[in-house]
Parts: sequence; C-alpha cells; structure tokens
Amino acid sequence: MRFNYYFKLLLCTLLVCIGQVKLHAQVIEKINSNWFFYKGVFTNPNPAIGEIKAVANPVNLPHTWNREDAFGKYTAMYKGAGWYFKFLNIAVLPQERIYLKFDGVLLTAEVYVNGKLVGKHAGGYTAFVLDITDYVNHQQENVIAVKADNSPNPQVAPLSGDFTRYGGIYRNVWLIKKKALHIAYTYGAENVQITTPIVSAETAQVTIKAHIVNEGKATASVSVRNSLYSPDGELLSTRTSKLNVKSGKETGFSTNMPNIGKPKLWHPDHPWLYQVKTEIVQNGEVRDVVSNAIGIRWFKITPDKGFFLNGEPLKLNGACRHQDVEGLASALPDERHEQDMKLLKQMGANFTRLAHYPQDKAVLDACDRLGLLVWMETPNVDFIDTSAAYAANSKNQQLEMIRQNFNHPSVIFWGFMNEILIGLFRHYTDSVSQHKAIRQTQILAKELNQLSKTEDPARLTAIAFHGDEVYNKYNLGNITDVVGWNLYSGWYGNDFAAFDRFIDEQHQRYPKRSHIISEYGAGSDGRINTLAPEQFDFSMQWQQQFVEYYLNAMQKRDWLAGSAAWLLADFGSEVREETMPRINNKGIVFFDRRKKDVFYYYQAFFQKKRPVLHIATRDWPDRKMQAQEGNNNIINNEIKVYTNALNVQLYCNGRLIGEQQVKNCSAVFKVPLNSGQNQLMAQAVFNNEKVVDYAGVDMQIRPFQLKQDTAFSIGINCGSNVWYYDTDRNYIFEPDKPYQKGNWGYINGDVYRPVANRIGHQLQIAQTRQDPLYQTLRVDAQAYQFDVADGEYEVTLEFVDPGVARNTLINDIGTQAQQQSQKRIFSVVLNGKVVINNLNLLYDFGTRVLVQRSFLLQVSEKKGINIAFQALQGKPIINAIRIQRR
Ligand code: GCB
Repeated sequence: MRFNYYFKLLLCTLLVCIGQVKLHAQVIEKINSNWFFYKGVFTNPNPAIGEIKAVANPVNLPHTWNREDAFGKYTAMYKGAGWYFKFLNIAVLPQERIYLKFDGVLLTAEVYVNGKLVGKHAGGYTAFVLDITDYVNHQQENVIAVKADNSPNPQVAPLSGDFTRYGGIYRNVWLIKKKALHIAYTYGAENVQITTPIVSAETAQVTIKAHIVNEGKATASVSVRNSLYSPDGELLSTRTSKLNVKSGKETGFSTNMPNIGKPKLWHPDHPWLYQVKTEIVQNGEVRDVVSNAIGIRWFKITPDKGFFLNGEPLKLNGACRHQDVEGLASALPDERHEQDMKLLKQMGANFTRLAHYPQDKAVLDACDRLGLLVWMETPNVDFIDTSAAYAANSKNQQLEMIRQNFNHPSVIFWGFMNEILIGLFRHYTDSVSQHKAIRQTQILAKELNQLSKTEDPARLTAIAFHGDEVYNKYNLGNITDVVGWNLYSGWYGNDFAAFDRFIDEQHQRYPKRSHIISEYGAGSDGRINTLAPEQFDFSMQWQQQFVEYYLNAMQKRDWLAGSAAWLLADFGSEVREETMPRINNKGIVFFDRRKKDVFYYYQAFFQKKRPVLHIATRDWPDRKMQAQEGNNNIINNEIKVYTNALNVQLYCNGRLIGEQQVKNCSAVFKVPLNSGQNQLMAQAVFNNEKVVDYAGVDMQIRPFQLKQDTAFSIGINCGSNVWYYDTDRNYIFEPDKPYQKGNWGYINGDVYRPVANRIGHQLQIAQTRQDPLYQTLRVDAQAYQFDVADGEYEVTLEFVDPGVARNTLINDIGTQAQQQSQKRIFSVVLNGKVVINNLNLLYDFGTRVLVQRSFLLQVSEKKGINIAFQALQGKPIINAIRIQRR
C-alpha cells in the first residue's frame, strides 16, 4: 500500500514538474465500491483493516441494511446504527482541499476520518459535504468510517409516514479534490445559483451568482469566467468578472450574461437545456469549474385557470413517486431513477410529485432532460415535533433541498408538509399538547414558506392536505401558493362523487386559492381480479374504475392546476398490512416496475400525439370460471380496451365482436370466451394511422353439471367477490357463490364485512403469503354443497380467525373501525360425519393464523360433497375451500 502511494505521488509530481500535464482543476471520484458494513454499534472508528474484515461484510454502495428485513411480516426491521468503513489512499498535492460528499445517508450520519469525527448530518434525503483535508493522512492508508443511524429521532423529520425508512448510505459517495481556490459548498451544494430574471419568448437574461472561497495563504485575484452554451452545444457568450478573495474568506459575485434572443424554451414537449460553465481562473490556470444545465421558462399558477408554463395553460398531469424498487429497496443505481422518470414520460405525464422527501440528483437530471415538471418537498409528514431542534432541522432540510436543486429547470414547487395534521391528534393526546402542536405547526409552516420564498422567489410553494376541514380550521390553507389535496373517496372514503363535492366546495369557499390534487389512488394486487369489483377489494379492476373516474373528474375542472396520482409504483411501507404486508400497492406499475393495465389508461388519457391502444387483460391472462347452466363451452366476460382513438373494433378468435365509440378513453365489450386460449385483437385508427393490439386470455371452464367433470378441481375464495391467484400453489381460487342444483355453492351465511363498504379485513395473516385469500370469509354458512360425481376426493378446509378488526393506519381515514373479537366454537360435518369437533380457532390457534384441515373422502350414492357447519358458540366461519378429485 505504502509503495503504491509513494509511487503515485512521485508520478504525479514528475508529470506536473515536467509540464506534460496541466494541473487539473479538480478530481471528482465516485467512491461507491469496496466498503465494509457492520450492523450494530461499533466502538472503534479507526480500526485496522484486519479487524474489519473479521467482523464486517464487504458491500458496494448504494446500500441499505433493510433490503430484506423491511419486508418481513412478523419480525421488526432493524432500526439502529450501522457502520461503514472504507480504506483508501488519498494522494493530495499541496494546496488541494479534499471533500467527501454524501448524496444520502438515512437518517443521521457521523463521519470519521482516521478515527477523528469530521462532521455530522441529520436528515436522510439531502446531500452533505465535509472538508476532510486536515484529517487525511498523506503517508498511509486512510480509514473513512461512517456511522449511519435510522432509529426514530424526534428531532429529525420524518417522524411518521406510510413509507419505509430504510437505513444506510443508500446514495452515491464522492471524493472531491479541489484547488485552494474554488467555488464554495453551501448546504451540501456548489454555490452557483442561476436565474432568469428577464424571460419571455423574445429574450432571456441569465444571471449567475456564485460564492468563491479561498483556502490558500494569500489573497487571490480571480477571474470568474462564465460561458453560456446553446442546447446544441454552441458557445453563445462568455463573461469574465474580476475579484479579489482574501485568504480564508468566501466572496460572492453576480453577473448577467448577454441576453439570449428568441430563446429555445424549456417545456415538457421540448426540454431544451442550455449550459452554463463557471470557471475560476487564477494566474491563467483554471482552479475550479462547475457546469449547470439550465432551462429558459417561466410559469405561474392562478386560482381560476390553473397552471401556466411559458404563458400557455398546461394541466399538470402526473404521478407521485417513492424512491424504492423491489429487490433493491432504496439503494438504487442512478439508472433506476432515470428509468422511473422515463416510465412517467411514457405514460404521457408532464409532472411528478417526489413524495415525500427530496430525491436523488439522478431523478432531477432526468426530469430536466426528459421534460417533467417537479414538486419536491421535505419530509414533514403526519405531524411535527414541537421542539426547537425539530424546527431548526426542518428548516435546514428545506434549505439543503433548495440549494441542492436550485438550478434544475424541472422544479416548479417547493413543498414542505404532507397531511401534517393527520397524525397530530393521535400523537398528542391531551388538549394542551394538541393546542401547542397545532400552534407550532402553523408557525413552522409559515417559516418554511417564508424561507423558501426568500431563497427562491421564482418558485411556487406547495403543501398537501388530506381531505379534511381541519386544515381550514387551523388556517394552514392560506400560507402557500398552491394547496394540494390528497383525496381518496372511493377508496378509504365511500363514494366517488364525494371527490367532486369536496373539491368544488373548496374552490367555491376559497376562490383565491390555487388547488391541485396532490394524491388520489386505490390499491391493487396482481393476484386479485374480478368481474364485479368493489371498493377496497384490492382488485386490479377496482383500481381501474377508480382512476377512470378521477381522471375524468379532474380534467373537467379548468381551475384545477392538475394532479399527481398516488402513485407511479408500488412501494415499501413499514406500517402497512393489507393484501401485501409492508407494501403499499397503489402503484400504476408494480414494485418491480411491470406495468399494470391501468398504466395504459393513463397513457390513453394523457397521450395526445401518439396512438395508444391496449386490451386491458394483461393483468388477468389466466382465468378459471364456472359455466352457466346450459352452456359449458362459452363464458361471457367484459373486456375493456383503453385507447385515445375515437372508435375501436374488437375481435375474438378471428371473429368481430363489435365496434364501439370510445368514451373517456375506454370501450367495454362483452366477449364470449371459449375454453382454452382466446386470441383478442383490437383495431383502431388514430390520425389516419391504423393501430392494432393483440392479447391472449386462457380460459378454463368447468361444466355446469359437476358430475360431468371427471377431473373435478376447485378452490373457493369464501366470502369474496374476486378470483385469487395463490402463488404458492399456482392455483386459482374462485369467488363465492350461492348453491345451484347440479353445481356448487354456499347455503346461507354472510360475507364478512367488519366495516361498511369494505369486504373482509386488511390485517396480515400468519403462516402464509396468501393473505388476501384469508382476509375475506363467509360467516355463519349452514353448508357448502358440491354435486360432484362419485369417487375419491381430497377436501381441504381453511380457517383464519379474523380477530379484532382495527384501524392500523393513520392514512385510512375512511373508517375508525374497532370490532370485538368473537368467540366461536363450531364443528364441521363432512357428508354426515363430524370431522372437526368443537374447533375454537381463537383459543387453539389465536387470531389471524392459518389453520388448514384436509380429509380424504369417498363420495358414493351420488350424494356429492356436503360440508356443514354446526355452531356451539358464536358464528362459524370458513375462509377457503379446496377440493380435488383423486
Ligand atoms: C396519503 C399519504 C401517503 C400514503 C397514501 C396512502 O394520503 O400522503 O403517504 O401512502 O395516502 O396510500 O394511503
């Protein structure tokens, strides 16, 4: 190692001396690879490499220690300290300064170099820069040790939230060498701020403000050379300013570039980027250089006509985005960030709300380049802490966000609070502390707004509320330029039309406010499909219905600035149970970014230029259904086509099913599907261009007369309206239905609805991954009857006591349900024989534990299969039935 170091130093010195290489202004190296990670408390920040190798794991960054445990159902994810170590030689020339830049460490960080604490940072979503020059050992290998900690911390936002706070160094780390004279770092950003104080379609003035620091021993006379390049890379103008910077001091300067005539404007449809190169020159040598991509554009928002970009109205159409991906959690390579923004563009979006925290630079770079307008916010979520320390940190995060992202043309809104009163009344339980918290929230909101305006008068400020009057009551709606509403009527709340009523009322009562829909969405689980969707069933089809309603309702209202769907992709939520514990599945695409059919609805809705035609059966290609009496070969299904064309034709297996006028980007056809593979083809004309789409649906049809079915096999999702695909058994469970003679079904009983308008419950189930199958149930059935042929069958009965239906989530404002656990003791009689005697699920197994009982049964004398329930106490329940002929 030593030899290596001296050799490099010698080589550098030689090359410099003989004048073959000019002094490089700077070296910026991403140092993501070959770190070591130790989970837990480590007491020695200056260990020898041997010590670390013995106890820590080699890792590359980005890294989070919660990649797997954040998704465990019954084990808590690790929240605490984690230590990262990197051993490296740092060759430095005299007069150089060395910095470490961390793009994101969650939640707090302490950075040590060779055992000495260099600095600390609190806030998991913004970058920070540390000057490590005086800690570096030039003679030998250095140890960088970083203690990250994601323990809940009352002084650092977020304190709450429906998203997982994965710990670790989960963004890039940079080693930066600068000359003594260079552009200063302020709040984790290079201090160059570029604005366009004069801007129109005719002319634009670019103003550059920067701070230069002189860490050399003598006053430096400096030229700051700014060069402006056109989107094609042509040098448009150069301006040089001269100034003196005293030793150890920072000096600011400002310059206006010559106006650009008829600038190429930045717009989602043509995101032209100009470049500004800022060079610090001393004695003819470039000491530092920073380049920024900028966009020439202007915007405003009005309460009655919405958002305007470059003088033209533009409805903001888009989706929110969280930063995690299946398999990687929050530790994403840059490419993944960019790919998400591309997905949004492909969807036809022009807008994204980065929820609920500042996101990676790669996201913003992509938004600038691709043309997406951005709402960025700091993570004050659900409630705040009333301490001065919390407020100070919160303001610091706001400043860091603004400074670090100031030059991105994509950013239009600075936000700072999400649903900030939703958790307040739960967190603060007595009226005195509630009062104080409300007061403090008002003060902090005003301060954050003021700070954002002072830092950046050209941007708009934004805040997001949940659909509750409480924000008006406490005057939080008059602070920011834009008020965002997160509205979920038809999901948490009961009816879709409540959305229209709520937002119209807000508009009427507060005609001077500019409103935007900052969230709306419904959950969907790829395993759940249905022909009869209903609220909160997590079917792909209810989500589609929800989105179809909302998009149309929002589009109609001119005064509404726009909307951001909740949200682009499914994401990790440490607090959530539902059908996919630890995952919020309201995504337009899945957690792994596979597209849901609803993606194409957005595309059809937003995309005006290119044709979109999509048969919405991809979410549900494999179907298994029960034939109706009298027709064993064909089942009618409603099939939807999403398109932006005016008319569409649908063919099934070569036969024209019909032609329809498209309404609201959708056409629904009643399609007779055969047993086996069905080929669907949709055809439309868009702007004289013929477009087609093909999709396949595989249909298994069970004959109505079950006696004819010699390979009888069935799974029943008792008390449910949905088909459920069990991914472990690779098997489809069908929705419940009443008994029909010759066929199968329940006799009496009810669907379990602990809360009005909700089918089943949303709590996780032990000993299975198939939670949704067991969250719905039939209560108090007298029996199930199957009129099957004689023979041998295996009958499996599955029971899960639902326990107490409780409201686990702050966000779930639809219900405040609490239901008592019910004691139930019952027996099951299979074809006249008691096979389960006095089953007491609660007592014998506990709540929400899967209990499976399987029996072999000889069916004779054409009696079929009868499963009867006999209650000793309470009402019997059944969650799933599986019968297989042997
Ligand atoms: C909200 C929150 C968001 C949640 C979402 C939901 O209103 O702002 O953080 O994830 O609802 O899915 O409930």
